[in-house]
Amino acid sequence: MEDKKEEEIKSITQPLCPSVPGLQMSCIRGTDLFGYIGIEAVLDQMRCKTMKAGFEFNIMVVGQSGLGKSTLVNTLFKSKVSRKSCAPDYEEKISKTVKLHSVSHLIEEKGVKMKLTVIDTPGFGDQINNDNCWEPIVKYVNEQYEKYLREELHINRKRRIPDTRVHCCIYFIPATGHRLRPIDVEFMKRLGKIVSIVPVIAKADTLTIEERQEFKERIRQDLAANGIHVYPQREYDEDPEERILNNRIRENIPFAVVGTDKEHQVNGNKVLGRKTKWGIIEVENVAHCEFANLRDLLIRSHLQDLKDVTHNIHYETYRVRRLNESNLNFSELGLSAVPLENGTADKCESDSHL
Ligand SMILES: Nc1nc2c(ncn2[C@@H]2O[C@H](COP(=O)(O)OP(=O)(O)OP(=O)(O)O)[C@@H](O)[C@H]2O)c(=O)[nH]1
Ligand SMILES: [Mg+2]
Repeated sequence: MEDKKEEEIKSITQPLCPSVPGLQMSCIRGTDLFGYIGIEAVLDQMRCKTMKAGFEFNIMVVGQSGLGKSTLVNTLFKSKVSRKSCAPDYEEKISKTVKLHSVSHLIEEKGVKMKLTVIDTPGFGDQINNDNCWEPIVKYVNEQYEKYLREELHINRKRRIPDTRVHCCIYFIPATGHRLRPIDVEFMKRLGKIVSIVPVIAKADTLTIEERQEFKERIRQDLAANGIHVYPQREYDEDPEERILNNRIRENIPFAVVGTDKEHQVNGNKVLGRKTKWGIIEVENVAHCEFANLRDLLIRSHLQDLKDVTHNIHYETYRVRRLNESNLNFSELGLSAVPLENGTADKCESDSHL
């Protein structure tokens, strides 16, 4: 009898996603499934769709000039995240960044595609007057929200809106070993309200282990004293499990990073590192610096959460403010308020609920 039931189940399964070998979907036909509804298959459906669509993930690097932002962008692309897909045309010699620009790489792992874009920005601190040096960055972040909003409000919306919104902003703090400087406080205060910031101690190889720990502690105190919100924010922890994981990250923030675009031989292996007179600092070795922790946070453990926080918190705040400002004045948003043709959009909406 049991065997017969098993036979029946087998005979009503069919491939769900040809690109995912072994993935099956059970068809619901009357009582064939003995009360089994098959809700769990929704996970496979989502996985399949996401694999086909791929991910877009956008990171921005911000901070004073010469702190190693462009070098870290190269480190990220040359490190394990994308060694295979490292673009050969990315400039070999890193020079001073003079304008905001983005570099994208298509990364594929086990059939999952991701377009990783890093937005490199010119550093501040070179000008005599550094007042409002955060303005171009704030403007860029808001412009991406505006672009997305306009696409969303279009009558003929794209099925997938291209996402250029900044999902994470890595803020570089100079390794002074003292406290946060007023300019960094001001900068991060403004940025933290519109984007998820992950602060890092730049050029951490210039600090000893003890100096790093003490500096980190002082920075955490300064962040809290100045009401600067950095990622991951306590109030968005979704459950106790996530809280435990995020507490560990919060205790470790800001990551003390070292960047490089050079590879060296260590014990017969090629490693990304900085060669000094007294040895090689291996950037992916967690005993040497916390670059790997930063990369894991961004890509391995919190990528989806960063995207969710961007969409549900930062973009939502922008959207509400913008729509209130314009008081739903579509012409101001550059959109025409033409009525829906034959109710097409309505139909699509209701179809999707079927
Ligand atoms: N010691 C040390 N030097 C670094 C590190 N990262 C980068 N550098 C060096 O610092 C210098 C400046 O690096 P960049 O990556 O151009 O710095 P940047 O922040 O992009 O500078 P701007 O484009 O002017 O804003 C270069 O000589 C790098 O080799 C690091 O982690 N440690
Ligand atoms: Mg640069």
